[in-house]
Amino acid sequence: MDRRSMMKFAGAAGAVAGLGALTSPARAAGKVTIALIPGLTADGFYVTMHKGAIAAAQALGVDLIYQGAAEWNVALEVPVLEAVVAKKPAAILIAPNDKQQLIAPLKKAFDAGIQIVCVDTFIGTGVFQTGSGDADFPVSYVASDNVLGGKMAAAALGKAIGGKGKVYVANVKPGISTTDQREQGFKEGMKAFPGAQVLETQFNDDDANKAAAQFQAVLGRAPDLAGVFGANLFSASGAANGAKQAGVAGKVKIAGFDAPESIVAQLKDGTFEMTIAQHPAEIGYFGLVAAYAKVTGNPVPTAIGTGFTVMTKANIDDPNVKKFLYSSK
Ligand code: T6T
Repeated sequence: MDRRSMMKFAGAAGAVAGLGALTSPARAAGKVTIALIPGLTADGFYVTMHKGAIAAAQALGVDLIYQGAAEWNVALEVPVLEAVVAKKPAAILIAPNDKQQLIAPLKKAFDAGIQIVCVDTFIGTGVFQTGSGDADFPVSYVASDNVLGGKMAAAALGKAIGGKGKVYVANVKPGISTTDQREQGFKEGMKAFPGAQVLETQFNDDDANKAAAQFQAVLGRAPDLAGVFGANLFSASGAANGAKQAGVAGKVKIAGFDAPESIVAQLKDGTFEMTIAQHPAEIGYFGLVAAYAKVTGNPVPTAIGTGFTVMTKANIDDPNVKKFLYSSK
């Protein structure tokens, strides 16, 4: 057993024996360090997740490292992961940018003795600790139910367009677990509206400007466009900007995912029919708790589901709804 594993084993034994965190050898040797790597830094979703992780880290006395890339890009996320691994945290919470391409870099971190918790997005199938496959090594997956979210968006959008007309999905890029599942759920949900036609998905690389231009291009090809499902923050806000620029805001119905502060005005003026706010602070909080439980030798659920809040013009002023808006800083 190498020194790191021995220390972890000793820490775990202390916790199991009920010696208390302060007297365990892991604590005596210093605080537990846990890192959070977001999908990207410039996104209120992850800013808010970070706040949840900070709250849990303070409650548990954990040292939290937060490091990410400025864009949603595997080629940028892998070097961030390597830099974080070099700091030798006990565990890493990560939102992998791609289901397949992050498997090998994360396996390397795991083989170096670091526990992995997937937050928001997953690698492989997202089903962990099964003892089979090449991507079951993460401890836990902490996230929204993204298939369900897509179905909820379809139900709302289908109703808003009166059950008929052309719609499309504004999405990021294939290979991202969350947005793939939202599109899947949306398409399943739209089957309840046989009068509606789902056009080809538009992929924007998480670039709101591209999503706005794509909206206008789709509208050019299909002037009778009835609705759009924006599968994440930048896809939805970009499509909304495109609708505004084309003078069809409110006419073409938009159902979105995510809840930046700007959504309040856009729900009120009818640009958005609804948006599905995730609870990223819960993801950060419970992700950190899961990692801490693992490194201190306690059992951890292999999946932890967090909630949604549906935001509409009718409820957005309710403080119990508004509190789920994301913070941009
Ligand atoms: O929708 C979130 C997140 O859940 C998704 O995986 C990527 O996009 C966001 O960060 C919003 O921009």
